[in-house]
This record gives sequence, structure tokens and C-alpha cells, in this order.
Amino acid sequence: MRAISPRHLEWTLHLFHEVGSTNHVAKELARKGAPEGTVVVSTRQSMGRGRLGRQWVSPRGGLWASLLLRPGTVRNLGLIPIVAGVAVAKAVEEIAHVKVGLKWPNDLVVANRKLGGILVESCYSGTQLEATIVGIGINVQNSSLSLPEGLSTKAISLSDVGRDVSELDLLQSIVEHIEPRYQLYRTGKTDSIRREWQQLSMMIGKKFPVKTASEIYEGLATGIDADGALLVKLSTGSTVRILSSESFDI
Ligand code: BT5
Repeated sequence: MRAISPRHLEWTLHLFHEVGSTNHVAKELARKGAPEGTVVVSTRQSMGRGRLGRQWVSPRGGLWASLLLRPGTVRNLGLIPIVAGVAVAKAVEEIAHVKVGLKWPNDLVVANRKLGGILVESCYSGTQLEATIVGIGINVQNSSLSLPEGLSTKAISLSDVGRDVSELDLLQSIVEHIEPRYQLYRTGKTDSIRREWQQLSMMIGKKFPVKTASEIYEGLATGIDADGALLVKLSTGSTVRILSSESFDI
């Protein structure tokens, strides 16, 4: 365990060689009362998870980390992935000098390939929000060629674009970029975060079909609202809010 950049929050790092999923370990620590600012990092994950039960391939060389937050209320909880996405994009730009595009809700994209993703999960006690876990996965030193067939052409790592970056330097920069935005989020001042996301977004101003569980929308993404929902203007003139989406073809 070591402390990194304590500011408002005391960030405390728990380092592992291998775990199933850092999100799972962080949730267990949350249940045992670990404080906000707890960070779980593992060299590799044997059961890394994406959203909706998808697998996240996590070999040595990537940054696989989960941050434990205790926002206290579910109000605006949908903005946590937005806070995390902006912070990760800023950190990658600062440490690796690579521009990252954000694809709603949580993809980090470089050269049209997936550099990383974010998985936010919350723990409740009854209806009370106990903790929110921000899982961050970024391909850093692991070449995309070493990923399973089928993924290697869709994924990209920082080493693939010639950057030699330390996973822990990147993590330190991420927590430094999350911290001020999280403080704004906690005080309800989310306009600047949403603006930053819109600037980094690959979606805003683009027309695309959005497939949800029940319908397919054809529309123009115009922004995100205070709950983190994507606002999509349909050709009929009405605007719909989309809270989660299975596929974006852009
Ligand atoms: C995500 O899910 O993009 C969220 C990924 C979050 C991973 C972190 S690592 C630390 C923490 N602990 C965990 O167990 N998880 C979090 P989703 O949007 O569902 O994307 C999953 C899809 O991305 C998979 O179905 C693959 O197509 C692709 N994929 C899997 N591994 C990848 C990799 N290493 N790089 C790029 N794409 C990958």
C-alpha cells in the first residue's frame, strides 16, 4: 500500500499481481468499510469485466484499476462515467501526448480503435448508495497483437502508437484529473464537466443510429444532460434521452 498525491482525498493504492477483477476487489473492500479514495490495481486480471457481462481481456502491461468513491447520493450518478472519461482522456494526453476520443458511454478511442473502457458499478444497502466503483482499463504497454484474434484489430495500446508510458504514472495522472472534477460533481457544479466531455466526444454533431433494447433511433447527438444521458435530436424534431446504448455505428 502507498499513498499517492493526497489532496482533498487520501488516495491509497492496493497493488496486486493478479486478481479476478479489480472492481470485484474494490467492492469487497467497500463492503468492509474501506474509505473513499481506495484504489485497487492489478498487473493482470483473470476475469476482467466489461459492461453487461462482457469480458475484458487484461494481460500484463495494461492499466487495470478501480477507484472507490462514496458520492453519498444517487443524484447525477450517471455523470460519474463522464467524470472518469474526461479525466482519463486528459491524463492520456498529458502523460502520453495522445489525443483520445470519447465514445458514449464509456469507450476511449484512438485511431478508431479501442484504447480502453470504463465500468462504473455501485453498491447499495437497501436503497442507500454505499459506494461507487470506477473501473478503468487502458491498454498501455501490452501490444494489441497479443490480444485474442478478433480483438487485435479493434483494440490499440499506447505502445502500438510508439509511447513508452508507465502504468502507475498514468494512474497518478488519472486520479489527479479525477479529483477536481469529482469535487465539482459533489457540489453539483457539473456544467464544465459536461462541456469538457462534449469537446472530447466523437459523437456530438454526428448522425448515427442508436440501438436500445427496444428501439432503433436515427438522430443527431447534441449533448449530455445533468444525469449523464445522451441527448439525441430525431429528424422529427423531438429530442430523446438515451441512458445506455448497445451499439453506435459512427
Ligand atoms: C468496457 O466495457 O469498455 C469497460 C471495461 C472496463 C475494464 C476495467 S479494467 C479494471 C476494472 N476491472 C474490471 O473487471 N473491469 C474494469 P464494454 O463497453 O462492455 O466493452 C467490452 C468489449 O471491449 C469486449 O466485448 C471486447 O470487444 C472489447 N475488449 C475486451 N478487452 C479489451 C481490451 N483489452 N482492449 C480493447 N478492447 C477490449
